[in-house]
Amino acid sequence: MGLYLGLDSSTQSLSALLLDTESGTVLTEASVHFGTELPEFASPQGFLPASDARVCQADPLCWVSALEALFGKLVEQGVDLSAVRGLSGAAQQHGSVYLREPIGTAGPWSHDLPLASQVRPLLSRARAPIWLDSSTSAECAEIAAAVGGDAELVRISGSRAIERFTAPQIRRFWKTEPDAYATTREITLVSAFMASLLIGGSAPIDHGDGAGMNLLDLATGAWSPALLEATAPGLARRLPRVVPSRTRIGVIAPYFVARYGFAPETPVLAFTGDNPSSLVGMGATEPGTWVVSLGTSDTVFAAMREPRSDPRGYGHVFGNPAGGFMSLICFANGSLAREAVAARVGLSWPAFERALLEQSLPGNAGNLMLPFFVPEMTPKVTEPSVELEGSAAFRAFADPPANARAIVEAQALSMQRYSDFIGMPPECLRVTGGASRNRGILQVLSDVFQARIERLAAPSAAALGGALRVAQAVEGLPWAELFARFVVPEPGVRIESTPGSALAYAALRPKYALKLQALGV
Ligand code: ADP
Ligand code: XUL
Repeated sequence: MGLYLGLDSSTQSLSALLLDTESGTVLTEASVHFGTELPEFASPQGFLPASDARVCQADPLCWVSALEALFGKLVEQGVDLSAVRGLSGAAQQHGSVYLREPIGTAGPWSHDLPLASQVRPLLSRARAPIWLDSSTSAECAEIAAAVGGDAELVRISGSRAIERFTAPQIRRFWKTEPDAYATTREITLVSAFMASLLIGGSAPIDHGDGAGMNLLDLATGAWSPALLEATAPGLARRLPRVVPSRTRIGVIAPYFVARYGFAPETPVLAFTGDNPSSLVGMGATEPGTWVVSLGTSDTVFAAMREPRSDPRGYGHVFGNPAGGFMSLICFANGSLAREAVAARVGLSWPAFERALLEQSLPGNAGNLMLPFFVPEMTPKVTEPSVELEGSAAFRAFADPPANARAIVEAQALSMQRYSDFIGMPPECLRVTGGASRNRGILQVLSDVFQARIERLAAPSAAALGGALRVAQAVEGLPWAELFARFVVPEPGVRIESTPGSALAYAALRPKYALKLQALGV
């Protein structure tokens, strides 16, 4: 029994959640928002603004500084980090960090210098491409061609070549900056990078996040020689090893013991991707319950026993940290698109919620929007494409309730359409992420899917997943027991679909499909 710390390094913030298995409670949560609390990194939304909409990169030192700021906050809150018995976590998937030498090669972290100043000289590439990057279509085509086509890539890795996945990003780096590639001795994921900082050494990549690279052979759980070869020369020796998610990868570095009071030898469990971690944090490690995560991206995911691929080629198969596999489908136009509409029509989030619950109806009186404010991966839309069909006021963004409803309905219809490969439609969707606070959005999801919605009490499913994973590994508790205690539906938030909504969406669904067809997707 004891305290377990889970971290989540997401696109816009780094969060921590402290779990107590003795009292059965979440003791505290804290987070550092990159845009507002670390303005020196000039990344208001967690990444560096770029002139090309397809390019999206972040400064890895922002994540390093956030780690120190977060531990500082916890200590300030009076948390005794020496009582923590284990640590794990998650990070935004696919993003990659390029190092001149693996962390720890030149010796342990110096206790006297901030971590960021010690990491800076190790970076062979100052910027990390992240999951919002869609600039690698040429490299995707090259990798697919080299292995005999996308079908073969799907067979090996569970996904066709995908722009944001790590292999096409690595290939692009090798092609455009061959000298910097040559000086790179380790390429790692954001999750394993955060874990490396904590253990002061090179952390392995886990099966959950590793499967989002277009490099892992799902059947063997090892890097695929054919995919390594197709990506860039000498890649095998530049990747950390890949391990099952439940692997203990080391103990906390003495730096964190000296600076923040962790107990020496505190074990660290492999980090994973934020979505695999949320599968655990949402208690959805067995097939049947679907999760909808409404963060910067929107994702829909569910556990599956055998890898089952998406015939449309948008869905992915990742490792389930509790064993087996999970399916995932990701939409770039999640919160960023909802924010764009809210800003355009001048609605605060509470007003946006009222617009959906009180001032508009399912089906939106025929008003319909194509919701691609940024390039979209599902379906593949390479240029921002926002089209409005309906009343004149609606088309002019002068009907706030209808405009608010239109973006959310389009997103929910996309989620339903592109996640149909998961299998039977869900009876219940468990929701998480910043926008799951908005009951209006949840009601639309319930109405489109005709499913019950449950929101869980702990807001950060990915951080909770980290804490649960390490608690499970250290204490050997069954998952079911941990879920019964910590994955608790929020009382009073059980949303059922509105009578008549099935009919409204039966009419809207084919209209939306036609709009997509007209766009050529
Ligand atoms: P990530 O983990 O990807 O960084 P979060 O899950 O923290 O993102 O979600 C952050 C987003 O949640 C914000 O960008 C904001 O758009 C959205 N959000 C926060 N509160 C609300 C709300 N009440 N209604 C709708 N969206 C919200
Ligand atoms: C999943 C994906 C995103 C990131 C965001 O494939 O790209 O959900 O993990 O955090």
